Amino acid sequence: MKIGITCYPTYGGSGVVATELGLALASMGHEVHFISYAIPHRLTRFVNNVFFHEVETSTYPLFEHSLYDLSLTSKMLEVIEYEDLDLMHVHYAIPHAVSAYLAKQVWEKAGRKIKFITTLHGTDITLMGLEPTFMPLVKFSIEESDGVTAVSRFLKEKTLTNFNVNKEIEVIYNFIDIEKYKPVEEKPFLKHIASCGEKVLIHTSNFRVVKRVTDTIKILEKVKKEIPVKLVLIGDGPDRSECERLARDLDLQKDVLFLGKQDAIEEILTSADLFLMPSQSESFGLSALEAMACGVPVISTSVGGLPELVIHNQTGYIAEIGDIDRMAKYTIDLLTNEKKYKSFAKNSRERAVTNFDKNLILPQYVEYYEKVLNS
Ligand code: GMT
Repeated sequence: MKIGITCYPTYGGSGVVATELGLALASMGHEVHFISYAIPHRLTRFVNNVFFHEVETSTYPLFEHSLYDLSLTSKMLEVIEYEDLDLMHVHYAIPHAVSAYLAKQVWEKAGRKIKFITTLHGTDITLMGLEPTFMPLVKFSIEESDGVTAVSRFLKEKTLTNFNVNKEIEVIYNFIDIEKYKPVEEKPFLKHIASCGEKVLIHTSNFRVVKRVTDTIKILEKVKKEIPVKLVLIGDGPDRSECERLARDLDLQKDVLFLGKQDAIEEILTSADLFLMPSQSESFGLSALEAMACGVPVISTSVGGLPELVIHNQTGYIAEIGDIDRMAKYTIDLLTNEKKYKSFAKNSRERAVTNFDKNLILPQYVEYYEKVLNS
């Protein structure tokens, strides 16, 4: 198949899933054409069967704002035509599904056919898509997609109820490369972050408000009263300054390591003892899955699709949003009970391998592509 993939190229779950999917499809012999405004951040080297088409936004004195959605539509049309695509797969509804819809219409006017699949990832449904200005457009683009997938049962249900759409939505979970993300004995990173043998808590995200990253620092404050511990924060975004301020205010600046954006996250994850995900909204929780695959148990909130990933009292613990006391208590409980910790770490890895291995999920996408193309 020749597949066009559009995604956000930035440091975020939807872009990661789209890129890893494209790379995996290419390794199976499919031809994959990424169409976005920048090269996806995990697409760092030449890969056979993978092509990147950059969307350039028009600059003309009359345009005060960039016409990205239209430039994207035009680039999609160009790639559909010259690369003879069989299918477009867009990740995150706004504006990608709308651009794909428009490209499809233009292409049909020319007497040609192209189908497009939209994968819903999270805030396109739970936050941004609900804004009154976007809602009718998101609903429309979902209804007009030839196929729609959601990354959890939760997200599927939310889409059906929030947008009152009558559409078949296929649930295809996030996936993980279990060979790349795996527990290791050697932990060279550990001496740099916990030189006195402290336990290591970790969190990775785009530091948006929905991630509630400040909660991880509040948890650290409570846990530190009981056991020696460090907190590693990976990523960057709007809440980073607030987090740095809180760490200083609580006199924890030496105990919180802000590493910013990192590429080889798996190397750092394997040095951690626990992953914290105190999100206020999370459709699946790819970064928690990355930790679990490395044998790192997760303490998360109960929101969204997280209970479809984290099994309470087996692979970690689940608490209510903002319940810092409980999350701190769970952290102390797990880090002071070696037998329980070992079994949670083993369960976490097993759950990632058994349910979310790339080799299990990838055929679900391929089958879905075939179903949509043959419908
Ligand atoms: O929805 C977002 O905030 C953006 C999106 C992204 O691009 O980072 O993240 C979502 O997609 C991931 C991959 O499918 C999911 O694992 C994340 O749970 C989801 N984030 C949220 O729902 C907040």
